[in-house]
Amino acid sequence: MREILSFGPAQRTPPPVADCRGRLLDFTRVRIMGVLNVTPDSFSDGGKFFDLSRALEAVARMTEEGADIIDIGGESTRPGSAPVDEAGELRRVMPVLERLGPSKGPLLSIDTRKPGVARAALEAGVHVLNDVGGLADPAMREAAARAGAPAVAMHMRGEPRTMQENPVYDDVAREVAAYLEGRAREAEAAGVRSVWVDPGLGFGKTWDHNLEILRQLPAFTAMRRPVVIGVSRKAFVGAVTGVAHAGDRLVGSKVAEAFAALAGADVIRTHDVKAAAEALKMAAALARGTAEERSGAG
Ligand code: HH2
Repeated sequence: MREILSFGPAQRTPPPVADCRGRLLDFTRVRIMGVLNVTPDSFSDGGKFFDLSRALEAVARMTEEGADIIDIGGESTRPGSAPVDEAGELRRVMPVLERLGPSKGPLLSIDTRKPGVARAALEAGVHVLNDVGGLADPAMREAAARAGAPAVAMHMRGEPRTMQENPVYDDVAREVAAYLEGRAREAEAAGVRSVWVDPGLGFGKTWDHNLEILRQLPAFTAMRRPVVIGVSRKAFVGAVTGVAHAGDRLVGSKVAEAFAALAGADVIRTHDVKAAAEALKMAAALARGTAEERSGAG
């Protein structure tokens, strides 16, 4: 499926295989990260998976639908959201992690900005650290390095409470890519062996900034690190398609996910795994010009 890159602007050698604490993840095809928000207030599914049995059901469903990674988060970072303290976040995510145990199915990632939560989740066997704080906190880099876990450095300007108040950039893709390069180098110097970069769509960016970043994705793939993209149900998708309710933004989200894959994204973070898997298969077939996947192409 990596032939996808021979189509569109991104042409590069595939990034290396990531060692996710003993489990290998190759990027010969675009990987799907399914979102599990164990929160009462996430922007599109707040409250839905707050209950343990419903959270576990959602993990089973996303596994069946083809998720390669399940991203578990206990703090909403939607624009304007209120922070939760460490104990509260741990109370949300740890029961799910404890029940999942060492996963033989999809890899698990923890979506947190707190070193205490990162450490506890990694201790419980999570494979990947997803930090919307961009690994700017040295304790986050240390937590990933110590556990031998890959870490996602996501760009966010400001804080969720205020980040959408008039964000300004001269050249958004260049500035965000330069920021992520700095964070990635710092993390690598601290011993994180695999840093994945994410421009953080919706985090301190206008709708046009988000679209510009997607059009300029080669600025990120050029960093030769796995690139993570989360467009799923975000406000800019609703702005373009005229769909106000976040849970109804499926079609716009899938078109944007397919576009990101064609432009060279390695991991698509999404709420709707089944539809994403179909969209990515279709994008790959269009890129290679044949319906059948070739051997070894994933
Ligand atoms: N987006 C959200 C949360 N975490 N992590 C990465 N790496 N990339 C993203 O784009 C990203 C992320 C926001 O989405 P969601 O988790 O559904 O909402 P909330 O923050 O309200 O829980």
